Amino acid sequence: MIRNINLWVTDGYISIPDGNSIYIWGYTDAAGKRAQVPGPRIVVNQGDVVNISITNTLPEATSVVFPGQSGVTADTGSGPQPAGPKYDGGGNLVSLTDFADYPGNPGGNPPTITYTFTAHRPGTFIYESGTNPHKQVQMGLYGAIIVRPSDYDPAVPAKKTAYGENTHTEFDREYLVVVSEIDPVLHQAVEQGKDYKIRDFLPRYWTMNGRSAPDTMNSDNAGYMPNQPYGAMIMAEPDEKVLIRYAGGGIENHPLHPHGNHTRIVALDGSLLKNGTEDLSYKKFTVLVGAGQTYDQVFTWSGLGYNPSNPIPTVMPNLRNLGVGDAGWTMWSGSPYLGEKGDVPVGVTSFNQVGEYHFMVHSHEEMQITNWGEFPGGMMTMIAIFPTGTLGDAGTIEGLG
Ligand SMILES: [Cu+2]
Repeated sequence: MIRNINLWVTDGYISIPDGNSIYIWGYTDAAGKRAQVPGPRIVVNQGDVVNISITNTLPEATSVVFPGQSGVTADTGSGPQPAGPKYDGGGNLVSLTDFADYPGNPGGNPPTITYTFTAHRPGTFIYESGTNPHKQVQMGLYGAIIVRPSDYDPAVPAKKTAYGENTHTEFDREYLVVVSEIDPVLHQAVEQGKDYKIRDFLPRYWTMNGRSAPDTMNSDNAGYMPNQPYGAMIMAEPDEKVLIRYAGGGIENHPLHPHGNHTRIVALDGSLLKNGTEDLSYKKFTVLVGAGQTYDQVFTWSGLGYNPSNPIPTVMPNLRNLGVGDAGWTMWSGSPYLGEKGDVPVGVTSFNQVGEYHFMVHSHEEMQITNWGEFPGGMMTMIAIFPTGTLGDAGTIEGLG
């Protein structure tokens, strides 16, 4: 199948829970819309020919690289050519790949370019700027591509997989979490056309799907964050196979872990972990998501089990471990049983909607779970385990393509 995807490269603003508003560069899927972070999700099938056209409205040249895709061509109007690094007349590298110029540059490339590749293998991949990437990727020019295996069929459990039938990558629900970081001084310098030295790079915000906690836990397409459309809350029911696709969208590495659970890492950088027929997937607690890297992992929660008549005596956690706090932050239903609600401490005015469990997922570099020094925030979200039958059966990611 041929997939034609059009992206515009433009600017916009995102919001941070401390009240700050950050100028960004990013991708969007329609002319005249503000940029979003991360870029629109692209979901295609193995074997598809993928045409991605970008139209540049920024004041400088930009491009897209597709790590993990082979045989990428670029077409600036005179036919497709193999995409490759570009140099100026003095032999200096100006872009890691063919680029779209800024509009109106006399003698420059056109502001539109089309990249084409065949999605040869399934997996999770990054797309991001290949021009001044230390600046442009940091400004928000990154997104993720999901390639479904050629035998993918969400209606057949054995074929609802990340990497194909018999690869032990079946899933019931999937989530995509693209992590990054923001130095507001860089973003302000770009907005005001001022100089910025990348050696001064000092992030103050850390994001999952372009959002900092607690906004990470809000729903997709929350109306007050129009340019941060993707939530990062991971929700599942007991015994479900949950596929989490991590992607490193920024320029730094981030160690992530879920509390209370290990995950099974099934693929790195869109490559299934196997040797011949030997399954090389492994369980891990903390994974270091490198810049530009992707990790696919599967986890299943089968903890205490939900059974209203469960006779096993459960010790109530110490009050200090109940996670009660300000309204809206309470992660304790008052009962240790999944799906049950009990008494909550005096003064607590909110508790779990259906008696669900929450486990934190966060960067283990503790500074990264703040919003400019204020805890909690940043690169942090929750895994929420809902009682069986309460979540509905959506659970696959959709996108352009
Ligand atoms: Cu932790």
